[in-house]
Amino acid sequence: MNAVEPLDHGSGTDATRELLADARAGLTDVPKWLPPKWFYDARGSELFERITELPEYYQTRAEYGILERHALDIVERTGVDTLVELGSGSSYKTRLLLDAMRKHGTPKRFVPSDVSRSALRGALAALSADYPELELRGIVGDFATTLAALPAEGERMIALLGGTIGNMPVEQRGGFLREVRGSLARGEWFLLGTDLVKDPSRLCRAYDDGAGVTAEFNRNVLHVLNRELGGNFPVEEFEHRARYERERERIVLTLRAGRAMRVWLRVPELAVDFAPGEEIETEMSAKFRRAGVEAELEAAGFELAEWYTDEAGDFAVSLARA
Ligand code: AVJ
Repeated sequence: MNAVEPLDHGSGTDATRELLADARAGLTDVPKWLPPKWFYDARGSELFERITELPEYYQTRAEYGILERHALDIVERTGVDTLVELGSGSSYKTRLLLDAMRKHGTPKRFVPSDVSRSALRGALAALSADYPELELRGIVGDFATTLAALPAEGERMIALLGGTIGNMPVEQRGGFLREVRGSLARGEWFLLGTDLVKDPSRLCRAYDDGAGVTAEFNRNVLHVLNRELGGNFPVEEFEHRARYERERERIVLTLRAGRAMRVWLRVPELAVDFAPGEEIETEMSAKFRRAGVEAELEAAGFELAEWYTDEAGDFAVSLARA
């Protein structure tokens, strides 16, 4: 048997075992699904960075603009000197908060965390060069791992930017927000980025770009399964699809099998049958409204202190107080 390459997140074997459990659960379910965190090996993280620069993908630019305009206000109101970022990726936008912390006082520590070891390594190298005074500690792992390993010191804020909370099914969001709240003391801070409900055709274009980068990103999860679990998915025979569900106000990404096929995963032995046109749901990306965000934050024990949006009203950053 070939050695299974350690996956580029978590400690190799744990991550592989978890991927295996997820693949077994998701690919034997109806409809089939896979959790989005497995997009982000080194290649997937790079593809996501390219998505953030696409003309159709307005989110990153909108959130960057919001932070450009309001980072100093956020830092002045909160007085934070310790920032923990969940799903930090390149930490590019977060620099605006660190710069504001510099202007206001001194940033003491920054704890970026991401499931992608390679993305985190790149971010840490760049940050340590540009913020030599900062105590930097990266955490490779998912949200739960990170919340269990928060720094105890400092005036703390947890940030979850980019709209990533939209990946969580609505039934899981309440529990997640309560966990975030539970890991903070009363009076500490949470900064949350959310993509907002808008014209469905714009939303669909943002997830099905003309250059096909999102399609490659979506299919990347099949490359990860092939490599890590000895799979034989014919990756190019899966079509990338993005649809907007109006009632649930969310984008759903799927991979659609072009023909009937049986795919094997060698580790564990698992045969997966596809009917022609059958889809795997690979990502949900919920879109939000102010009233909903406020209600979810309050239900978790937060108070919405400020709601920042861009001029077009495409994206929001919520400042919440525990
Ligand atoms: C990183 C989860 C915020 O949902 O918009 C982008 C991921 N997927 N294009 C999103 C993504 C396809 C992105 N998040």
